[in-house]
Amino acid sequence: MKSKAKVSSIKQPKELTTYRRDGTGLWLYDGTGESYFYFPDSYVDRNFDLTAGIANFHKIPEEQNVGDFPSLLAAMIKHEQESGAKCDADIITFRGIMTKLLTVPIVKEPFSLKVITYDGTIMIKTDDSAELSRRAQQPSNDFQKKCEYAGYKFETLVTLPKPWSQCTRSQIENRSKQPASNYEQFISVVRTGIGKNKMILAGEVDAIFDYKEEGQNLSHYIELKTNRMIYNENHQRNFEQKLYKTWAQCFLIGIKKVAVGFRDDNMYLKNIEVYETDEIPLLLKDKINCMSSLKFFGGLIEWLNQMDKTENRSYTLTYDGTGESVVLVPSQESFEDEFVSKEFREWRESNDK
Ligand code: 0WD
Ligand code: CA
Repeated sequence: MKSKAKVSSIKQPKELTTYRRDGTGLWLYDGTGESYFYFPDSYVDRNFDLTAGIANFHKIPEEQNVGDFPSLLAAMIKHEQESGAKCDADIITFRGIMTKLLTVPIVKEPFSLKVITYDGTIMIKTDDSAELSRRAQQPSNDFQKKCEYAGYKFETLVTLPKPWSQCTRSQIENRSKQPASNYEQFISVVRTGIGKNKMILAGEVDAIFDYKEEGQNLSHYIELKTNRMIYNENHQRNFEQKLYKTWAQCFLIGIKKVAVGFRDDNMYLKNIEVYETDEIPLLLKDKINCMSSLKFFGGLIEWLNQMDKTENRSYTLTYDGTGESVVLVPSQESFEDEFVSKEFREWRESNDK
């Protein structure tokens, strides 16, 4: 089925709750775990090596690093218990899934997603086994390993576990030597919507750029990215694609800033540029039309939300990498157990009584 482009207005996203993964891979719901961006401009002159500590990269096994629905639903149970109200939404998913849908008109990468309707809500996740085999097939030479590490190392280098004033000098100075880890994740659960369609999206947040407030922190978050320095038009085009995807990723959950660490081919940090999410469509103007992607996305979500939610069913949602047709097909096999934990089922059943 093809979605018809329609103008759609996006609601102002609102943070419902946060949760996190700790350094051992455990999911915790204690309202902490955010990092703070701290990197004075003058530090770029220190020529930091983004491969420092690579031999001791604390890397989570790929099979443990997939979108974990039960932990998202556990965060929702906690939020519903604390607020005393059910979070209704038409769609619950990870922000990364919505980034894929929003960027279809430009990115043109195939995907295969699993979808269920459950208790009146549409839930969407990646097909983990397909995703893991895709990752396993990707070439991984030394250079690519360094690029991957440099991304996490950049996060370690520019963030602190507490506001700057509460950190010791050595905590700040030793960041350049510490090995990076991709175990820790801080996830914000956000309520948003496009047109009349209500969504709850869970997205990883890299850091707070200024200070934390009680309750709403969306306007304080910053997304961190690394990119090679730009020397030619090809580099420029690749960077524009990355900026476009980053715009989609941040826009969806209301993250207002993006810091890009530019590195040379030897993985030394050369410069940091901070962008406002809202200015990115203007920067890309004449090259990539962010607003037409948004119209496409509005139409797609409107169409998806027309599916019958009164019965619990399973589907696949696929895109073949060409055109703009996203296809929804009923599945014989039920995916419900991949999404819905026993805990969430019992919580919903106890509420429906
Ligand atoms: O398809 C997805 N959205 C996936 C989500 C694929 C694999 C994992 N996850 C997990 C994330 O680890 C997190 O626990 O789901 C949760 C929420 O993720 P999200 O915010 O929806 O994910 P996304 O917006 O796609 O990416 C955010 C970050 C990435 O940072 P960058 O700066 O590259 O955007 O999540 C990590 C990564 O740090 N991440 C991945 N790490 C390794 N392999 C992957 C991946 N395929 N996808 C996301
Ligand atoms: Ca990031």
